[in-house]
Amino acid sequence: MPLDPRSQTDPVTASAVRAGFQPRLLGREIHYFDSIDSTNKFLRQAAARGAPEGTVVLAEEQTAGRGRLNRTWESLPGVGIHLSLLLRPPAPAGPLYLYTFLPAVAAARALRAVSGLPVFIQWPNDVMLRGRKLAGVLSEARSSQGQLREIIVGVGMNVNHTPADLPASLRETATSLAMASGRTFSRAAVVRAYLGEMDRGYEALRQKRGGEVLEAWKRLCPSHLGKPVRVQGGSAGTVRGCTRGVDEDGALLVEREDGGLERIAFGEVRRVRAL
Ligand code: BT5
Repeated sequence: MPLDPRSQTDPVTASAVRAGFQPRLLGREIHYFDSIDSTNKFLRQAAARGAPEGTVVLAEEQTAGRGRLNRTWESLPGVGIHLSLLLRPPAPAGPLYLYTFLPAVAAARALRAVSGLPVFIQWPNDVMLRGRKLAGVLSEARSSQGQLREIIVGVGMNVNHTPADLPASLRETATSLAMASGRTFSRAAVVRAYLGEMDRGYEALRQKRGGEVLEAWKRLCPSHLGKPVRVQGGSAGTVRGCTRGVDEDGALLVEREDGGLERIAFGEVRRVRAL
């Protein structure tokens, strides 16, 4: 596919990201592709060949961008950000779920900082703007001999999409910074802000200050406590009730209408009122 002309005026190449950027750990090495199947897939293979911690992979377009559970991530050139980065946490790594909360916090903060828009998180790591999905995170961990060896953190962010850029199936559920504000934003600036946030948060995790990441997640995810929800997951397929926080593994606690407490380790919040 020829590249969208918007990728020329707002490039998200390695050199565009590096302009004015002082990488600490993350982003010292950046690989850029005009088109690739999936940045997570590429980085998993690079990690197996010994790529250093902090390696970042960016692609203008993904032809097989992946979500969780074999779902697809629509990865449009010229308007979106498709980024993966490699972490190699020291042992003991601490609670794994914080490594899935962290990129949502980093993405939400970066998108807020660049746009000033009210970006929130929906459990566990969907990034939402006015009830629609703005960004998604796919963290893939590899362990061996009971030790966490590496985590590939993939994020897809919708920045300059117009409604016409989205497939019909996503027009009611997805949004972009541009759709919500009528303005366009520098994708490289969003990437720099995200890498800076990830760096800070990852340092907190390595220094056993995971509580800071959890507190930031809670502030950005007000629907985790005391809000009516319908969640896909749990013992009965779909749970309706009121959120009662997250437990020590990051599972969502939902008090059902019959008073029972449901613990949802894997699932998806389908409906939250008043967000
Ligand atoms: C996610 O999955 O939200 C994780 C998305 C991660 C994408 C990044 S891009 C860089 C890296 N390389 C990859 O191959 N992947 C990562 P999930 O929670 O399963 O959500 C997927 C669902 O979101 C789909 O089934 C659609 O309903 C919806 N969706 C797909 N593309 C979207 C988009 N661009 N914007 C908003 N919603 C989208």
